[in-house]
Amino acid sequence: MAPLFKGRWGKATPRKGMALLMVLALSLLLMAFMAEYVFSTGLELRAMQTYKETHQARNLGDSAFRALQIGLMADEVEFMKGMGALVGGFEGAAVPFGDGFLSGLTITPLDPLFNLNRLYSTRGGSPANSVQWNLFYNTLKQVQIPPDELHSEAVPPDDTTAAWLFAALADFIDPDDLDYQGAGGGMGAEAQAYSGQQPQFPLPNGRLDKLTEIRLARGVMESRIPWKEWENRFTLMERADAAANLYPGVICANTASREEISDFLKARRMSDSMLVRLDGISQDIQKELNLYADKADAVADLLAPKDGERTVYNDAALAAALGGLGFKTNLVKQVFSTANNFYRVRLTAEIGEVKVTFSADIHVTRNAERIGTALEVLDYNAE
Ligand SMILES: [Ca+2]
Repeated sequence: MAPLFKGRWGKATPRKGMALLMVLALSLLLMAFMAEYVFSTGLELRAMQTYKETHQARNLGDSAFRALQIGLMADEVEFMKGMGALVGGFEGAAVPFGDGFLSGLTITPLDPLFNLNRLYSTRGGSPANSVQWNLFYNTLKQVQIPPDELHSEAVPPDDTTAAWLFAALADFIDPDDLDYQGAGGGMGAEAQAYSGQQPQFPLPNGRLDKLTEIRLARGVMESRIPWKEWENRFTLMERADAAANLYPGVICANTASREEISDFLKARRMSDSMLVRLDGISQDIQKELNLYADKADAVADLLAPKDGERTVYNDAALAAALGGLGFKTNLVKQVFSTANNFYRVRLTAEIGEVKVTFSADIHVTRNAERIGTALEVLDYNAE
């Protein structure tokens, strides 16, 4: 057998063979180190690139956000139409913007939603308590809980779940420490109901700042109601001019879709058994709201006809148009507005592999021509 290695000192020896193996092993080790080095340097370059892209995506999102703010201060109807056309034009795909793309662009008016902070000053057994339970119940019944391994099809929350959720939320927000007793009959949940909970947290017992706080309230996450449903139906803010209305929330006659108008009106129907518990004035308003629920589709047809252009209403023209359908013109403001004041804005800025999601609530004060006169950004987040 030929020697594996022939050194200048002569024939290969077993000792030299060992040395060769060691050199080989060492070079393999070195190669591994080199590979590791090259790999980690590559990672570093990638991290730098990502850092740069994150910075660019944040700038992109900030500019898009500022553009939306300018748009929201303009004529609302035109702006919402333009946004609908823009997002619709890309059929759900990301919209090219600057050096990147915008996706998940949504502007949701919050004015029609149920302001949960109203529960702060509601006393169990009062007429206000009855109407809030009624609206809460009707609102939850429009929710579909998706199927899972135990449930074969999507269903709305059952009556017990609705009642217990309402009672838990009432106690979570009301300032006292007394278990809820009132409409719906659900069992309340003050601090002692959370005593075994880990991690422990103090019950707010006050108006909430962020809707996500209700995730801690008993039953909210356990109910399997998708979080999106909570976000799309409840808020913590309310227009100043609608705060004294019987129900939280007013819907915009000029921007809401047919379906949104119809669902909104139907959720305001009160059962006769609830009605008898109201005082005289509340009953009159409630009877009018029940009439809106009865004629929900006719009203939706009037304001958002299937075919043809929508009329843009001011307050007087809206009252006259609804008067034509048999509604009391002085109670139109219990139900409708002609422009929105609160919005939730979401967008994702994408550059390369990096995505930054922006969200904020925006408060726009508008004049009689529906043009913004002041804008306030609340709860701005980018992550
Ligand atoms: Ca409480």
